[in-house]
Amino acid sequence: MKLLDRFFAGDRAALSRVITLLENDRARRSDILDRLYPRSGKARRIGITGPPGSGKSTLADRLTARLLQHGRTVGIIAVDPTSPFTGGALLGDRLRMQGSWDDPRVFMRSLADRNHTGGLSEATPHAMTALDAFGTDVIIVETVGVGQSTLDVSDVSDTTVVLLTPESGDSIQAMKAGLMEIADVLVVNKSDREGADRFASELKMIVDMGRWEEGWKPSVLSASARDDTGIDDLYERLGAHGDYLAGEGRLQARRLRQGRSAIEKALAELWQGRLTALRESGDAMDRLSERVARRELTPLAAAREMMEEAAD
Ligand SMILES: Nc1nc2c(ncn2[C@@H]2O[C@H](COP(=O)(O)OP(=O)(O)OP(=O)(O)O)[C@@H](O)[C@H]2O)c(=O)[nH]1
Ligand SMILES: [Mg+2]
Repeated sequence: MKLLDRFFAGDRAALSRVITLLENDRARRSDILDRLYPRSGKARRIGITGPPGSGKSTLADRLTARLLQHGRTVGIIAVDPTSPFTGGALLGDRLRMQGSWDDPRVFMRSLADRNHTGGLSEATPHAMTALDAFGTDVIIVETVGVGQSTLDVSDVSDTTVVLLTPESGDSIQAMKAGLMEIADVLVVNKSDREGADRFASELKMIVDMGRWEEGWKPSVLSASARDDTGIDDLYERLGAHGDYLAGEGRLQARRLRQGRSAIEKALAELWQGRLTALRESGDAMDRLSERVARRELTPLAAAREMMEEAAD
């Protein structure tokens, strides 16, 4: 049977292979996505972000256990900032995902973030499309949230969970990193540690001062992923946020925003590819630079001409 037939028949090995192709094989990516995209869009997408080591994987594991108890299938994508020192955390993540990573209702995948930005890997939205088209009920994306790149996670998730810990610094730092703006739910993890209560109250004050979308104010929850406490609260809030999104076309609005940002990324990728090809072919560059040198053409006009050629 062909790969995609096996995929649509529910073969997990085929799902795994498809994600690998989407990640590594640019030539086949677009054809595969053509087939998958129309069958996606049904999964619930949850982003989990927060500083390195804040407990994202442990929390995702606990949350997955709850989702399984409620009869859901789960896909987990962990974006791994491939540290040159550790050689990637794939094994580490697998070891941590003790509870559920080998459960047939759970599909877990680490994707390398080749740019080391700590944000989404380029393949993340494609892998999500694959999991979604495969029929996965809930997709959890884990990314390290540091600085600008954090914002990406809210571009691909319907609900964004921001994880902080008492030792991850003060709440002002979280605000600076832009984490507060993207949070639908804030979790103070490692609440088994000192200072957690004070930190949670601080965050609550900040949330109370903020201006939020009508009908939803980010909840501040305390949890200990290690001790498996506070996870039921999180599960409940995620359900509430799902209900909130279901009302008054809000999910549709988020999906529109996701679509817009996805098109922008694809557009940038296309242009980049075309321009690189043009530059590498050399012909246009040689021809036009001569004319620019002779002052027959301005550099801007030459660039415009190259862009027109690139668009063909
Ligand atoms: N004390 C305490 N430790 C925790 C808790 N949750 C996670 N940890 C520990 O914190 C460490 C990091 O946990 P991970 O779940 O790997 O954190 P992460 O955010 O996924 O880490 P990266 O993906 O490397 O950024 C591990 O040693 C966990 O056992 C918690 O609630 N309390
Ligand atoms: Mg992790």
